[in-house]
Amino acid sequence: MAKKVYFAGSIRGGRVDADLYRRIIAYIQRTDVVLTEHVGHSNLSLTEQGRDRDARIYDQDTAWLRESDLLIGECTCPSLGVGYELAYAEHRGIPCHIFYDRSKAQLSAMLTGNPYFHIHPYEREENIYPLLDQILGQ
Ligand code: 6IA
Repeated sequence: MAKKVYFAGSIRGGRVDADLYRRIIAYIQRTDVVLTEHVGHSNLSLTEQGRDRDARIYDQDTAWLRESDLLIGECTCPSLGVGYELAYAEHRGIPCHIFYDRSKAQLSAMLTGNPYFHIHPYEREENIYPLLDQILGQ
């Protein structure tokens, strides 16, 4: 049965990897359901929208997290929101897989130091996809 995947990637933390997010999301969608397809969109509004609008984003995203079978995060570009989502998912026992390009970033010790998280450092984008096959095939 298709899994529900919460894909987490930086939005207000910076959109330098937005195209990579879009490609990863498209790959996952070949076999499974991505609840957060918008994270890969190129034309997201990055400006703060006010507390009410942001409260709706928070409510929707945390509802999707609770519904998800697993979280896949691309963490090369640091993001407070992604860090929060990882802790939220851990608290609810949702499996979390974290990808990052080790030639571009060093991950926070709060992630690498926590054995709960499955950490996947990579050096080339093409290394990501076979790992996704393994994770989604489980
Ligand atoms: O702190 P960041 O903004 O970098 O946090 C990014 C993470 O928080 C992503 O994994 C998203 O799941 C979530 N997130 C942050 N901002 C939004 C958002 N903004 N919409 C949905 N999820 C968000 C509004 C964009 C909208 C106009 C499509």
